[in-house]
Amino acid sequence: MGNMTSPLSRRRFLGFAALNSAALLGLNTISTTTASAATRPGGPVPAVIIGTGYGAAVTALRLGEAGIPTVMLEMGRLWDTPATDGNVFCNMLRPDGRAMWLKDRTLAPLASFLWMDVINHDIKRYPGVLDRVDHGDMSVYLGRGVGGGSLVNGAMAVVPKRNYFEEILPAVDAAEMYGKYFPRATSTLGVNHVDPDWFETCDSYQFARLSREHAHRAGLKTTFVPSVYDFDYLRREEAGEVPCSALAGEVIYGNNHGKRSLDKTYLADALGTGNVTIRAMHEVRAIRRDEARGYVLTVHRRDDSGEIVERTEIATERLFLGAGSLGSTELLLRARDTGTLPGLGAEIGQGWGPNGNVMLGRANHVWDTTGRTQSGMPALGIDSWDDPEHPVFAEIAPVPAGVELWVSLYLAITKNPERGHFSYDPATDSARLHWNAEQGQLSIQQAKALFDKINRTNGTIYRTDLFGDTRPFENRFTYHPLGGLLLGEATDDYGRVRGYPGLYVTDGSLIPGSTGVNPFVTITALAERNIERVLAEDRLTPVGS
Ligand code: FAE
Repeated sequence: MGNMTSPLSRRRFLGFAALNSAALLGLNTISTTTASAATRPGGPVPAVIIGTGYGAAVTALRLGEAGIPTVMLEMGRLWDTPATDGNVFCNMLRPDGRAMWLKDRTLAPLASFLWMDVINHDIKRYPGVLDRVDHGDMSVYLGRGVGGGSLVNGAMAVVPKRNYFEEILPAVDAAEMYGKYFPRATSTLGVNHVDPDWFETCDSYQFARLSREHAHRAGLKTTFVPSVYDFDYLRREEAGEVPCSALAGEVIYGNNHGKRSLDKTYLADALGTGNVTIRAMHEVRAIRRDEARGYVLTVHRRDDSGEIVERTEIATERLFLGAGSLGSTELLLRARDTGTLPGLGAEIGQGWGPNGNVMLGRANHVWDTTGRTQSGMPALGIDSWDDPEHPVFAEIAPVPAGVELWVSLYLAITKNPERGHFSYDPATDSARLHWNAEQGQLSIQQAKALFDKINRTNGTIYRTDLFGDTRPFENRFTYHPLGGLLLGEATDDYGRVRGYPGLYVTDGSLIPGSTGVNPFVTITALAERNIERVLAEDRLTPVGS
């Protein structure tokens, strides 16, 4: 916990206490007592935030610090109660209902091994932590739960290249971002760096050292990737001193230890202000505007079987959308096209992209082993982003199966200017993403140019058995959905939705389809910048005024 006398750590401690007592009582409402009194259901609430991912969590902390009573509505569960096996989350090798959001079978991106369907398993339907939303040629992976994507992601905390940031968000002052908001985001998120000496000798990253050797032989550059997984905890896992998490096949279905997910950082701090309440298992379905009450939300509460058990309304003066690229975009599209917020413009639903994601595997020679022990948390990337023809930043990904498989796996981020868009489908009352396989072709060409070079130099080949058929490159899914409500288009330059005072966007839907690196640090820093301006300029009502 660090130094308990500083205001931030005291606040974080109070927040942890609130999270834990909620779990103990089996409640879906998480807050300190003062906050729950200030935000009783029924009366209008000064501020509501939809979602509890990165943009939402930043906004909650800063509103809470400013003394503004705030309710967060999150459709997923609070993840801190151990199940009968003693663990909060399940691992990737023996998944159960906790793995996925209301599915009968797991849907891991690596679909097969030697073309065999050995990776996915039938599971009990349950509001689990990872969701996959399918839209034809594109499936989007998302975190569900208090902490959003931070619960399931690979913890890679990368600040984008400054010249590319300036290219994608030209209206944002880059000097201010790099001087103030990126440092603020990385320090509050608890970003840390692997000890380079330990990296060279440990078992956990033998797989990464092998890929590095192959990349260097091909004349390519590699770089360490900062993380919100505690590298000191990982070192102790490998030394056998603490329970394993990154070394126990835990990543995409949650980590039981070691990871500084948002419930350990921003959200704990937000709750500790005493002004923030989180309601888990509460999904916002509709938003309308009422002259007297402000924004009125229709909210569905679900039980553990996924059934809706309550339909309520909550009214607020200020509404912050932090439901992620798919979630926030869908809410505003539905509001526009069903006529509840009819003044929303044609910009809603535009500018979506998968951050150029392409996954691929290479087959290693028998003498080139990756090791049985592999950290689930990547720590190294191949950085070819400055290549003028084939810009790629490829994370060296683990295959944490616990046995030697002679596979090197990568998630490549490519620079693809193609964008998709969403439309509202009244038949299903949901947003449809329009993105086709052809739009992803450029990403494959870019990744192929880089990995062809590596294969040529090392005498290796692609694996064609990993993605359900014989394709060597998988770009039908993304971990990095971005866009839909672009900054400066659907909103002003600080996330205020055009035409609707008091309505704001805080999350990845502001970013136009690409960041060139893993996106959560960019989302966090942008949310820090925007909420600082909103608090300075818009008149929000603190407690007691
Ligand atoms: P997000 O974190 O998605 O949070 C949205 C929240 O809103 C979720 O908790 C939803 O359940 C909730 N929600 C949605 N709709 C509603 C509704 N109608 N009512 C109530 N609640 C709702 O949003 N990024 C990196 O930078 N590094 C990585 O290593 C990395 N690895 C990843 C690995 C995986 C498997 C996945 C899925 C993602 C990964 N990402 C990574 C992406 C990263 O997690 C993602 O960009 C952020 O989580 C997006 O943050 P947002 O604030 O936009």
